[in-house]
Amino acid sequence: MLRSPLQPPQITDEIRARFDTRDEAEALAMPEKITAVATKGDIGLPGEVMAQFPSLRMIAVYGVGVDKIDLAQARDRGIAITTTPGVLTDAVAEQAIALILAATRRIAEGDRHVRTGAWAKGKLGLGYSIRGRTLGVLGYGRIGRRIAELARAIGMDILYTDLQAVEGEEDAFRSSPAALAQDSDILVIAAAGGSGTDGLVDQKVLAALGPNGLLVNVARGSVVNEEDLIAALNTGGIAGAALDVFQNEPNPRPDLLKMPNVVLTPHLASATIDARLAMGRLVIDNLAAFFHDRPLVTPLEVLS
Ligand code: 8YV
Repeated sequence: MLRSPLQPPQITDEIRARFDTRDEAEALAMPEKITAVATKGDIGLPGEVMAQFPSLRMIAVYGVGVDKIDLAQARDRGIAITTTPGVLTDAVAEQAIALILAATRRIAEGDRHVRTGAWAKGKLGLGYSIRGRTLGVLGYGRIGRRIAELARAIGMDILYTDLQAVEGEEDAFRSSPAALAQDSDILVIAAAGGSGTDGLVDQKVLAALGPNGLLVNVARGSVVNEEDLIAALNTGGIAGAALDVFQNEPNPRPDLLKMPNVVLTPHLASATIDARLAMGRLVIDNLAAFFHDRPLVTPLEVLS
């Protein structure tokens, strides 16, 4: 079962050509026949849907996020899960840097200032340089470290937090999101979604980031307490935000849409032709391995 078409179209075409593929409506009419599901990271396979397919043996995720998959049911039923690690790391890290620069250099505001004719009435205010400023990376996995690498290359200092310090980078480790925010000018979220990180960036963390602070999120909307974020933005508790993900996609909270100091993109972080072709290739290779009883190419460690 293909839960939704994958980009670019040739990926979906190849899946349909190589595998006996049904969309969700067709699959629900023949649930006992479905042994594999291909789905997107931001869609996943919730428990109530997974339970309708008694013969399901494998879930191929087009992406790295598994927060929308009932992992416990998959584990209990011995259903394998594959993801597409590594091939989207550059794309997501580039989006993070792009959002940082879009906010600090007021790119989106400037675009609106020109399009609305406001420029004729006066100049837009100043932005600021990120050279010498401190970027706090919340979630120091593949993507978090790539963001740090790119940010260092453009002159930023790096701090990070994660479950534990990385050998050789102990000095830059902060033991909590609040401690990290306290010492950072810009806080970027690159942590996995799921129950372990729900609402992790809350009022306390935002207060630590402070009135000149900028919050950037390229991970999952669930990691941020959006009520606290909106309150902090409304009261000047933080200076701005640049968000690619939201609690309610594709309909973010209306408050966020009105704020000039918030940059918004529609979950585009991995949306490059390079990344999506490679993600699609991995989905196809994992499905082929599954249907030919070969070892899966990128199985999710948690369950292996
Ligand atoms: C989506 C993502 O999979 O990797 C993830 O977890 O959220 C994204 O890469 C992608 O947007 C496909 O829709």
